[in-house]
Amino acid sequence: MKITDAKVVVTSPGRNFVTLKITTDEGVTGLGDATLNGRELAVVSYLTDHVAPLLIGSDPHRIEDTWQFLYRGAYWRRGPVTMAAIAAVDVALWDIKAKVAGLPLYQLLGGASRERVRTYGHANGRDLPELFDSIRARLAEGYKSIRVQTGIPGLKAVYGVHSAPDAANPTRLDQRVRPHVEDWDTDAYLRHIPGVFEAVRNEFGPELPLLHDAHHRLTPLQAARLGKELEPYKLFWLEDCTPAENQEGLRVVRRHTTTPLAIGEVFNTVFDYQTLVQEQLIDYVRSAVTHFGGVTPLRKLFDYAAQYQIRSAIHGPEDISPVGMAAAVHLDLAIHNFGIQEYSGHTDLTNEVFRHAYTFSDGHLHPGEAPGIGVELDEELAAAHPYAQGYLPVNRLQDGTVHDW
Ligand code: GCO
Ligand code: MG
Repeated sequence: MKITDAKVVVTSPGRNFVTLKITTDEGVTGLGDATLNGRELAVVSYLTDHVAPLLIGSDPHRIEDTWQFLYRGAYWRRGPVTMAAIAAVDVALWDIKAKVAGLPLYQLLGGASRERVRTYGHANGRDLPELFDSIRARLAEGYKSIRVQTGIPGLKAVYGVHSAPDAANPTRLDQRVRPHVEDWDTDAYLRHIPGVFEAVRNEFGPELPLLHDAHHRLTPLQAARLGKELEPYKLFWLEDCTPAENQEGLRVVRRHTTTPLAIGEVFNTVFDYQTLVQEQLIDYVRSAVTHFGGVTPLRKLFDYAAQYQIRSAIHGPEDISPVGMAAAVHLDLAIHNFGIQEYSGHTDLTNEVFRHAYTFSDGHLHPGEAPGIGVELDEELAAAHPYAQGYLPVNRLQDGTVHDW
């Protein structure tokens, strides 16, 4: 079997998605997600200009060898653009292999280790009444674990909290030209958050698993303080408490709090995790299949993390396409040290462009039994929604200084 074509499809059914489609001489095709939110076209070029020509004529069954060839063969290693491109190839090849076998991908990864995959959903509100309504809405949708994000008094726009006029517009029009600017004040945040979790616990009781994303904004000492102050509310995890490029900084956080820590959505190789895993400074590894080079290396990371009782928590925001989400759910079902899967769902239009076999019910995902990863791309519909320039927001302190978003 030989690869005869590798083409990149960019579509924007509400937000941008980049998909690699690999075709073989036997007519079997495979899909891989290469979406890098806000920097999509860099990956498109990496794939079309530099990777696709190398794939033509090669054997799609040689997944490990192709991965090593693309990773080591480029000489320039790592980074989100490279690893998203390699991820798309890796997942497309797994899709092909599983289709040829006539099996859903999870069967090739060792078969199901559980019946279904538990997820968490996002709740947010500018104030407590709005937040409570949002938590109730997620519970009504079936979610059993909830990520809680809230507005901060005195700040206009904060990560994870939709400001009212934009709720129906995932890529704000003004973000298409220049990034939207949010504002930030760490002291105001640290003063406000513990009271929010106290109120949520009082309203929803002790059993509901609650998560919170600090989105890389704190210093190790600030994160240590927050973790400590949140201990009475028994969080499932505190996510991305520091930027964590300085892995050693997590020692400070860990020394001071028993709040579980989750890190890694912006990481793209095992080397970004080495100290965090070996010193057991975190509890969950958060990389996406799409940004970590695919199923092949993410499986290796999970097996490595398992030796330290660290669990998986694959990144699953709306900017991971249904192709990336499908690959994640197959992996979730198969590995032993599964923790939880983030799941935001997609718009109806996105689900039409990417028809998928995975299903969500009662707060859980299942990858379905279709051969491969179980996603079909409607190329005509995709073409009807072309790429639209868009940026992630940036963050500034109140004196104008750029801060981590
Ligand atoms: C999460 C993430 C996302 C990212 C987004 C950036 O926990 O899901 O923090 O919300 O901000 O994926 O593109
Ligand atoms: Mg996050």
